[in-house]
Amino acid sequence: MTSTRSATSRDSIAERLEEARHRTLQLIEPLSDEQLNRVYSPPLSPLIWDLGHIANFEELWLVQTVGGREPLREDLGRFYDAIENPRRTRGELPILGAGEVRSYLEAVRERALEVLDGVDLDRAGDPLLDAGFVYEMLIAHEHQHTETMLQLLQMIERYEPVEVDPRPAAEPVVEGPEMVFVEAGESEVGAAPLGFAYDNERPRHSVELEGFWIDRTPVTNEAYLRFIEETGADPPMYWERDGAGGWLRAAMGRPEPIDPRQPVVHVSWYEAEAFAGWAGKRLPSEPEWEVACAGADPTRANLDQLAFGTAAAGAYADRPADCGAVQMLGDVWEWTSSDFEPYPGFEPFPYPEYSQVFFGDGYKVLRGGAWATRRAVIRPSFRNWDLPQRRQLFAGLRCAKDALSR
Ligand code: AVJ
Ligand code: FE
Repeated sequence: MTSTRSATSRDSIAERLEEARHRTLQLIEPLSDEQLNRVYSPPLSPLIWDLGHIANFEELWLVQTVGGREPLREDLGRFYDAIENPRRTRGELPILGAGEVRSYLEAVRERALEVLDGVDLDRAGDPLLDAGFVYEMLIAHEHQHTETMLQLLQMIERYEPVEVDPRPAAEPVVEGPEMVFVEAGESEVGAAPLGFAYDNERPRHSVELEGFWIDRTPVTNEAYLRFIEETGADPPMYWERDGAGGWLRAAMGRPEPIDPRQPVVHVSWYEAEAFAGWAGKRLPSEPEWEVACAGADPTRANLDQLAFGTAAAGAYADRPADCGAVQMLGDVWEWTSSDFEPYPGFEPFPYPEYSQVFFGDGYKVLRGGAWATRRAVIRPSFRNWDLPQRRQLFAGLRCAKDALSR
């Protein structure tokens, strides 16, 4: 039996799959086949790998697993398996070329929609289909890969986006305390049992925290500049000398003056940690960050990619988190002091390679999403992780401080 509710969500799923694909294709539209195939920086995959991987992942879950159908090409799976092929090796794989990958994307999508048409989304007791889980996962997966693709697009000389959000960035509120206080107490963190979330966000559990201070805004370029000048630390990725003792930022090969008011971006965890120490502060722990984020509104945040840059620190101050911090969501990912570890009672679902294989390997947690993150990916419990030396993420920081150190 097909209920009205599942018919509605079927349409909404198809629409959102389509919308995700639209963005993926829009981002690569200005690029030549040569640019799609090129390895720009050894730790990043060529864009063509992401495209084939997006299609192959969709085929695996929405066509083979849900639909019980055979893959179009049995041999492709192993080349697009992210774990079997670490990023640095992806330039050498015998993967699909630019023309082939487009038809593979289309062919898989056509079959995925056929399967969706016949699937019983209310199939009781199947956790993969419950509340459309596997479809939500696929949409989120494509969204997440567009952010990875944007990391690479930063390296492409004179890349011209097809669509840019024409609205000006929200005006910053510069006045306000440097730090805001979060009271000691017991709080719940993680995703509630209902609704889509990744396995690593569950189970929701309580944490007991001391009171702490947290910066009202992300750390700015201005503050970071003082740090590198005083300590001789390296500048963030994409900064270069302007020839007159100052600095420029040259993402996408376009040198621009550095706006002192904007959040610093493209720093490693080591650099974030060093900055915090220099400022007489520390990075917030992951639970501290999530508790401080309570009440933040993902619809009033610089997310969803089309701003193609950050808004000044203090923007969206009309919708702060309950503690008074602004921009907890959007603009830049924020490094936390915490290692990426399972929550107590963690269960891998639906596959161990999303989260579990990364636990305990020195990955650091980032929170909050960046301008380059699709809005639908982000919620206060969303956990991102990467290696502490990585700088190509859209990552900055905000500092914290113990209650008693004030
Ligand atoms: C959550 C960003 C760390 O890119 O490795 C994409 C997301 N997982 N495909 C990654 C992901 C599988 C993941 N991060
Ligand atoms: Fe992936």
